[in-house]
Amino acid sequence: MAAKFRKIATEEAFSIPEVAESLRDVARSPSQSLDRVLVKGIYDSDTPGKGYDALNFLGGLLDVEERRLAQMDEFGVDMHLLSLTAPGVQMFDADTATDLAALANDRLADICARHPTRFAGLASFAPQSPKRAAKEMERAINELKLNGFILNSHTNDEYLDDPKYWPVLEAAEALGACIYIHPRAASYGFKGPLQDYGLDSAMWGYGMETGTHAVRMMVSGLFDRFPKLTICLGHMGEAIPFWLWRLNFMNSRAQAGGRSPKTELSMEEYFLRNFVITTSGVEDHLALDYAIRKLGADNVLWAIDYPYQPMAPAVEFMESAPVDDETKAKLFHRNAERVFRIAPAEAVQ
Ligand code: VNL
Ligand code: MN
Repeated sequence: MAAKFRKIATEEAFSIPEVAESLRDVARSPSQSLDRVLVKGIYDSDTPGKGYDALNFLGGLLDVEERRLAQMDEFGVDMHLLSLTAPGVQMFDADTATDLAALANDRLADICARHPTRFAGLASFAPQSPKRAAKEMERAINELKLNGFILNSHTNDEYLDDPKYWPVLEAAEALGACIYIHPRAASYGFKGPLQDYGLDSAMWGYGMETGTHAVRMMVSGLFDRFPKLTICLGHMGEAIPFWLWRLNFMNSRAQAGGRSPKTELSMEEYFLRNFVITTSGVEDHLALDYAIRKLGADNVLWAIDYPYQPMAPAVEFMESAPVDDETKAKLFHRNAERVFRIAPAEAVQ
């Protein structure tokens, strides 16, 4: 049976050996970061064959053109929008991070050029050095023809509402390219109760961290300065769609009381204007229905979260979603084509 919908998965992780090696050094450093649990487990396992190591995420991250492509064929996935996996380059010093982001972007552009209908890519940048980051962002879009940007939440415990990052936001807005804010483990001050029971992870901490990042951006008023900036959130919007009513109500109270800055729009209006979300790692039709009704079918994109989520159930989740064909086409590919400027299938085949 011919596939009915082109399928573009939008939060698909990869790595390169040089970044994996530097993350192994982070794992061996005395870093107190909550990210060390994952970084150690994947890049420098103490318990081979157990935990993260048993899942062979590293193998899945480093392989793009062989096993992954074969699996994409098997399950009818047309395209992965690739991004350098969390924490990206954000745990390195500024010079190392800047160099490794450029190297990862070059490799990513090579992969996309070899398989223009199978891979597109989100470029990395090093927020540790915002001016150099802005230059790399321009190169990534204008020269490497990549499709947008990936950022793994905080950098040294700081968030994008900090004015030091304006050059990065200015570049993204001017280039008309979306920034995908992907999770990493919670920042230092946020980590207390997340240290037990595995809560540091994608189970809970990633969503708290990344949702908080996006809310900081909204309440800070930064979208009045960058009204055309588009931010993408994974994991069905990191719970924000469900919180919008309360966020709106309590933010207007905080504004009236002088605890939040005055803004031109309400929090809900910013979320509808400046954000899109993906379904990565939330394969729940009820949550999907809520997201579509709350945000509109133009603002929800399909994602797998490979290799952290298996491919087949993510395909099945969207194939079997109780939505009409028009909506399904938007979720599976049209929204991704628009937001990440991916050529429609007819244009490249
Ligand atoms: C996990 C899931 C990790 C999704 C990820 O990035 C991710 C995890 C490091 O289950 O550990 O994108
Ligand atoms: Mn992910």
